[in-house]
Amino acid sequence: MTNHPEFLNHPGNAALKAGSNSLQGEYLLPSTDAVRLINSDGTAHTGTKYKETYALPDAQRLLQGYGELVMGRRINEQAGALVRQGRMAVYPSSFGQEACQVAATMCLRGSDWLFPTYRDTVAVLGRGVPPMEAFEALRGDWHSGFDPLEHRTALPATPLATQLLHAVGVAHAAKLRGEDTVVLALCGDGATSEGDFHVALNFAAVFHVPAVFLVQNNQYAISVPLIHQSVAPSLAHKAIGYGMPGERVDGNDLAALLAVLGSAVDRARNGGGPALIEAHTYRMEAHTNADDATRYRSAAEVAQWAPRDPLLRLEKYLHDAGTLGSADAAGFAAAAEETAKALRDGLNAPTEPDPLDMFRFVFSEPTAQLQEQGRQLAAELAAASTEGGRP
Ligand SMILES: Cc1ncc(C[n+]2csc(CCOP(=O)(O)OP(=O)(O)O)c2C)c(N)n1
Ligand SMILES: [Mg+2]
Repeated sequence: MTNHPEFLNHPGNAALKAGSNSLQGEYLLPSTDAVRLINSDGTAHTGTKYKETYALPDAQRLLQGYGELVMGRRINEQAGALVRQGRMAVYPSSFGQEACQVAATMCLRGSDWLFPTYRDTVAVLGRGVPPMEAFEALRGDWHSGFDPLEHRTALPATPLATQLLHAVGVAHAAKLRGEDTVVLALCGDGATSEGDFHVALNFAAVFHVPAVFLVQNNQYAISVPLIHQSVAPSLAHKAIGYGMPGERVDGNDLAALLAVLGSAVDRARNGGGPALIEAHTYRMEAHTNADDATRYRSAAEVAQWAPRDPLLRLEKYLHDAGTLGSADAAGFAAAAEETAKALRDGLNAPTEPDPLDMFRFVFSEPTAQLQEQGRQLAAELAAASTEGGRP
């Protein structure tokens, strides 16, 4: 089974110690199929046996989740329009991946931590970050717009997988302090090829930290399809190599995501250690506005994913169950429209960035060189303004 004498003493291997017959560590393996609770046509999913029972969340939780999906979709649509109008530098859209974004925030408490990527703006808003603060960096400002400590939400990472290292560090610190904080770290399928992914997951398992890794497998890393990225049976299978449980879930089924992610978060909070969850989803839009996705994937492929849409599926399910009334739907749409308007108003408002901002808030104690450069720029700006123009 193992040559390591301490293997059974590690808290992560309690299941083996407890006499599980999974002597080769199969208990860490994901279910044979991605966990699904609601089918793409909005009917309840039955018949698949998962390694443990994932219960359908109750109607009120699903209704709340539906409202969040409506919000997420509207934010994606509005951001897409604003970037086309030149109001933002870049927008990596999560259109089609909103269920992952919503589940990530619905499964966390305010005292937990979220570590997002550039694609996770909807999740950042779900943590309560005001819309304009969440969009500040995408607009091209010099700073990241919001205070990570206030919202227990790290600044979205653009260098792939680096946030996973930060996440396990925060999780380790929380454990050492005896807090019941859970850290949820997001990353993409492409990011799983990074060395930092390996380092973070190995650290998380060895130190048994309360971290949950949610991989949004949207099938592409810009133009690179998953098959050229990994030949593992699934990305969730990678978990067994680290000694943590892995699970696959339909990433367009909010109900399944809430159940699977919720159970991993609960387990981590109760001292059960880290987990790796792979959500199968699809990036319906281009990588960013700077990308032309038609160069590497067919319209037919994209069309196949359209009927699996996370929002339409839950809408149909809740409607048929009599849970979603027209008043609820109107309320959710109005709230989403309010946020979209705040974004339009904020991003359309003229801005006059102060060049001296470059030297502010970078260090709590600025270096002598930066102070000198700041003074020099201030003098040049003052001289230019007295000459009636900017430098
Ligand atoms: C360390 C590093 N290498 C390369 C890049 C360039 N890059 C930006 S996004 C991206 C693709 C990432 O794909 P994935 O992890 O699947 O996330 P997705 O964009 O699909 O959400 C790459 C290679 C980067 N940002 N960081
Ligand atoms: Mg991807």
